[in-house]
Amino acid sequence: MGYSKQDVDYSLYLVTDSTMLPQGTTLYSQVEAALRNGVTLVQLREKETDTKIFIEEALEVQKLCKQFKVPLIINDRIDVALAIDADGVHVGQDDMPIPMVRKLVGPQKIVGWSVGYPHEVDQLAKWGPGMVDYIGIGMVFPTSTKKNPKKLPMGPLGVSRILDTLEERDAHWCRTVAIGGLHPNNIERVLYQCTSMDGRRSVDGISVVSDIMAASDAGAAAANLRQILDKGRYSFLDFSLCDRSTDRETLLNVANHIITQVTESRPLVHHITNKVHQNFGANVTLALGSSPIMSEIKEEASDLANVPHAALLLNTGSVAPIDVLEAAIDAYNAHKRPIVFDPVGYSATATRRTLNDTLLSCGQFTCIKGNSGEILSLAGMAGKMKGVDAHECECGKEVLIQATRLVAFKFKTIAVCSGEFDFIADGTMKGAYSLSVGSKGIQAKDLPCVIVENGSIPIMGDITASGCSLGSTIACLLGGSGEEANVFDIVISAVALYKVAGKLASTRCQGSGTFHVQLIDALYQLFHANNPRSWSCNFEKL
Ligand code: 3NM
Repeated sequence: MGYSKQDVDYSLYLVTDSTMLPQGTTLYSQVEAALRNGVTLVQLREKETDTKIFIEEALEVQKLCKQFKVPLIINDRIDVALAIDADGVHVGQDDMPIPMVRKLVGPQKIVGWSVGYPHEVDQLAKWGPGMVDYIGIGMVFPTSTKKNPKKLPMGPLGVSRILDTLEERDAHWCRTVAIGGLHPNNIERVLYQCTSMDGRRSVDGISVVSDIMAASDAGAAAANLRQILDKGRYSFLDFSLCDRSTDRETLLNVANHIITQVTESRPLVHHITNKVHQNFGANVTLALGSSPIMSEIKEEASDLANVPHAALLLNTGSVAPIDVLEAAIDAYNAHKRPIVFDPVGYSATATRRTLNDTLLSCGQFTCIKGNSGEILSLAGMAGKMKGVDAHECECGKEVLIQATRLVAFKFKTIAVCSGEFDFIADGTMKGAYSLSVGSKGIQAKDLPCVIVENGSIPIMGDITASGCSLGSTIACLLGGSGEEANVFDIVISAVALYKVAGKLASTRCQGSGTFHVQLIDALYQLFHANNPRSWSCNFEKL
């Protein structure tokens, strides 16, 4: 073989499929172009080819792979792999059992296995080292390449769960590649979001079929993927994820600067939100010097995201059609504009949970905001919620801090858990990702977290859409901020502004009706006065 099995580079793994070759190309021309442009491993996967032809093809592809010193893996056909002395084999769950495969190919060959569920990792761990060398984790996203798939797309969260199981079972020898529906528009996000909770593992590479095999210029396609893998940073916003402020004084100065920028830029805040919130949210947005638009038109999402200083608030309280929500997420991610996600009533019903999970797997959110019930459920720390209200949880501050950090870590976002105390955790890691080593040991418990407190404001719970409008406030400040701002600072400023306004309104109102009006007045006055140094709230940094 000429190289050690342990040193195999899994970073860019091409799986072939001759049924999708564009006109004027051949299996060999595509593989060669890919090898020239950074592919590090090749799997010959030709499901509809007769044995004789398969062997001829395998020998040709093997010549190319040898020329570029890249290992060749044969899909499913152990006999062909042995006949041509390939470097390894890849089998699926319904193919020959792994112990038999290993027995036939011997200890030196690479053995790969397709894995879609954590329990399959349990089996792999029981076999121990020396059986499976790497797993293909999939499918990540929908793909038309795999005919009659027996599993559903698992999204980045599903990949992370498999990485977690590998860590829990101490299967340190097993390498991983993600596969299924991977293309340049989602690979950075997959590399960024998929890490084990212990911070020690991310995928060792990505595996693609159509992105290279069906490309009219396979070399350019491979080079593009190579560049993404080597970049190491996912810039999901068009402003930098720079260092955050460290003390109250600086934070309040930053808040002043952010409000000035919002005043100057008058951001467009695109709301896709529930019916109860629409009118109030639009008025809150106007009070904060910003322009609301309540659009659920799929076709205009891209135009809106392209407006300078646009931001999206996605609130799933009453649910817009899924294709509208997905188009909006795609558009704001593509234009690198902020998205605030408010998963109202997450896990209150199976339908809501499925919808919210689908949305969470199809994009990168700048901020995820929820009440204690929603954040606990998203963190996997609570049972079913009752309705959409924050359930009076028995848990104390420590549990909510833990849940907020878990949500921030899982979704690599700024997580906000609202309530009497607002908890804000920063899991963005400045957009950094690396193959294999995860977040380099950083875990949820290590994430920066700030508590904002301003005394209890019970009347907040007596009006509709008060929590939803915190989402509007965060979106206004994120949308209006300039290049040098830090997202954590911006979200903390927005939470503090909203809390101070709530307190002020509660002292001025006569009941819940006038509280509604006073809250808008207070936001308007605090925003236009722009004097955060006078804000009464406390910040505690953890
Ligand atoms: N295996 P594309 S998905 C070959 O889930 C294969 O195990 C999968 O093709 C799995 O890159 C898949 O064109 C097809 O989406 C991936």
